[in-house]
Amino acid sequence: MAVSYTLMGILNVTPDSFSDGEAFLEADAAVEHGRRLVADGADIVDVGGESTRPGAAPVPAVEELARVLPVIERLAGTARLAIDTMKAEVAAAALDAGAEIVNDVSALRHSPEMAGLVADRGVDCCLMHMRGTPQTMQDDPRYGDVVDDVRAFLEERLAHAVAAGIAEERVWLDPGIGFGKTVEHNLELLRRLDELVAIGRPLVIGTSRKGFLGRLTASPPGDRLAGTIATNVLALERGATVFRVHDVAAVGEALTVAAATVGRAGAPGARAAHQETR
Ligand code: PMM
Repeated sequence: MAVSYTLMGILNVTPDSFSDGEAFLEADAAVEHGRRLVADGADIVDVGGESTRPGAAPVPAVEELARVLPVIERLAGTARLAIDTMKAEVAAAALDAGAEIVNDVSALRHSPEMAGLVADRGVDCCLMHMRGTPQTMQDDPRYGDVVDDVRAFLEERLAHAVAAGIAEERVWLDPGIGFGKTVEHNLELLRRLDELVAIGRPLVIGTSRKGFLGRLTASPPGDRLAGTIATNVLALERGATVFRVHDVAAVGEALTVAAATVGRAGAPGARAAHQETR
């Protein structure tokens, strides 16, 4: 049987995201792109209104809400929607508007109310590792052992979430590729992903079009699909189950083949990869 996986399509409604900024700032264009992600096979559409690119300026909640809410309202019902935010106020309104998953790149550290909100609403949440903040994360990142440090962080955040009343089975974990990491840190995390899978929660992986791929292949953000596919296939083979990507159709096709080849049971709740009989 093919391994199961979940495809999370990226919908950034921001003027400054590193790879697709500006293009989807208009609500109409964002909704159309979201529908395209679903048609291409996204199980989840991850809607974000604040860029987390290195050095990006924080966005006030009112502005973030103005960007994401009209898009979430109109996409509700087409796929499971995640809200990519660090702000409890934004997450609460997004959940009211139809989102079902909270993707918090601060792992419940930015907003004191976020853990209680996720617990009260009983929704799934993704907790990601980031060193510092988007403003500071790329200032000379150093670790003892990057995989050990990220694992300890994710275990501590999982314990924090459970202590705050979030059901353990609601928590997904993410090593935060590119968030306060050098090229070598990112590669080491991918190489030893099984050590993070061993924590026992679904692992989310986000390499799509990121800078370390550009550094390795000397390619601009719009031209990193091959590296994106390579890293997602390797991550699947090492046990990741949720893949956050821009190019849903192409990565989905690659993962379908990889999943059939790897051929073992996947995480509960993830969908089965497409199966062909010939
Ligand atoms: N990367 C970005 C934004 N949000 N969320 C999770 N869980 N994991 C990631 O790796 C992640 C994220 C930055 O990339 P983008 O600007 O393409 O959205």
